[in-house]
Amino acid sequence: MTLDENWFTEAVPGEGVAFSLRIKQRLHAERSPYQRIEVFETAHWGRLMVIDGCVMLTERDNFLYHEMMVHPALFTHAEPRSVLIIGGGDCGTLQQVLHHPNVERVIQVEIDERVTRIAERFFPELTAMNGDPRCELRFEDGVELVRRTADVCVDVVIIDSTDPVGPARNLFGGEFLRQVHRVLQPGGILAQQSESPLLHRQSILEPLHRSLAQAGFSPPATLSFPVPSYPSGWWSCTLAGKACDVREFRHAAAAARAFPTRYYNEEVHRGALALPEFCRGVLGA
Ligand code: AG3
Repeated sequence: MTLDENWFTEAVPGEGVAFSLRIKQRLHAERSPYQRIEVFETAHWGRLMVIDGCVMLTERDNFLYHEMMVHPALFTHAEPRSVLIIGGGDCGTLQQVLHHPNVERVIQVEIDERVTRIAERFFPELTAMNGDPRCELRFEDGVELVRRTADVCVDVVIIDSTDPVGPARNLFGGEFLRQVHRVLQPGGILAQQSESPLLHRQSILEPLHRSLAQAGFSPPATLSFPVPSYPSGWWSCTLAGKACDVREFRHAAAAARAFPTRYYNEEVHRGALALPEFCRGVLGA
């Protein structure tokens, strides 16, 4: 990360590419026990949260990511009643989950409480539903929590992590995915943020698909969608089911959803399942 005059830049040196946002001012900076967290006021993208130099979200485009991390998974599950979110400290994912009326219980396990406290202060629109009695926030290591959890108890697990370096690295590992598979009910769904199809196909997506298969999941599907503020502007969520086909979903329920969305709809879901030509083979059919 470099702050050049009044621009914030996230560079991906190994790919020779960078993305910049014009900044009005820095509102906050701190080093938590886990990472460095910053908040900026941008000129045109609303507020920006940055962790360890990487864009986590902007007010302007986070709906793309949060809606696609949640609604495809919850409309793929036949009847999602219990949801576990790992990471997701800004609560943008949690908020989308709480829109689903059939969800009875959501537990969010974020390792870094400071991310949530900063979101409450600077991104109150993301944390507005945190008082919902269906949700419980825990601040601890999600890997440990899943390891300790008794067998088969949750319908949907959503992994809303940072890049697979630092504290998030274990969340992409085979051992953890086996534990996630163990705690899912039959018919359960895992949704994992899985980086850029263009930049990370070989380094992250292909190994993730192999690890999911080894962990016992049915064939996974990577759904892609735009996120302009993330590296390459193109991002993905990988769905994997415990004994269920994640290419099928509840079309009528998705079309008739009773809550507002700005990106997700039944046709977007269908379209996001389409696999680009260069991803065929290793990432699916
Ligand atoms: N989680 C995904 C962030 C990955 C972005 N990577 C990057 N900028 N290099 C974001 C958390 C939103 N709830």
